[in-house]
Amino acid sequence: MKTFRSCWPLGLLILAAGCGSAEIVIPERQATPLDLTKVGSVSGKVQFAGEAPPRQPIRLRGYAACSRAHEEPPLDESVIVNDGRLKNVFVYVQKGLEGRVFPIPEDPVVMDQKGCIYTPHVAGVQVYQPILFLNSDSLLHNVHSEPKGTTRPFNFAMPVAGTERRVQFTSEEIGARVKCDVHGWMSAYLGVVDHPYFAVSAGDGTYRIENLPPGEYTLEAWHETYGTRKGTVTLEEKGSARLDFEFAPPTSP
Ligand SMILES: [Cu+2]
Repeated sequence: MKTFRSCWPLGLLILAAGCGSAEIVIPERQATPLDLTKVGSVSGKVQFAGEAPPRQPIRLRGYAACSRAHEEPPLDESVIVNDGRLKNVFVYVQKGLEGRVFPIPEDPVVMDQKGCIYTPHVAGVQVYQPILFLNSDSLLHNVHSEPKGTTRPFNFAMPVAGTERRVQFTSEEIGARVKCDVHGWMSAYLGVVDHPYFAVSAGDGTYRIENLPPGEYTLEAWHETYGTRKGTVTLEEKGSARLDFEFAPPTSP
């Protein structure tokens, strides 16, 4: 069992109620052997059919320290479409891995708060894998999760630049929202699964999942605004399977 302690810089200890209490525990597991000579990949693109809604500038008025970090007002990130491809879709293997156990990475997934924006906006992480929140801004943020599953919610303040804090999810959850209560526009989403076979679509809508053992799989694609899509794929030994997804704006009644 590996543990990490999350602590704030000296001098902030008095403010940091609970410092040291947020202990990260990574259970040790007997992982199912993976034959690396047989694994393959699934890749594809996430298409967006129809007219993409225009991205609106985020109103930072009244938050000078936030707006100073941007030459132009940052754009809302809830729907990002480039040339008919949708960014920030969490794609993961939903079915087909039953009975397999996977090691839990000790390296954290990093989520920065910079210019009062979460970077990245959508991230994938394994159950129990550490998630490292950073504050690169010289102002107060708090990090407030809204898990729908059995993971205990977290809500902590990060008052100055350079603070960091590790958290973890103890159960799977697709699209767990994290927000800042100080800056209402700040939100990020986490896809939490109990295996390493996930990806987030890039700016060109592509995704790629590697080192997957051969088998028949159901993949799900999740987007914060447009919900989910599913697809099935058969992966041969050392194969390269393709699976595309398509989202569209809801049709009006
Ligand atoms: Cu904030």
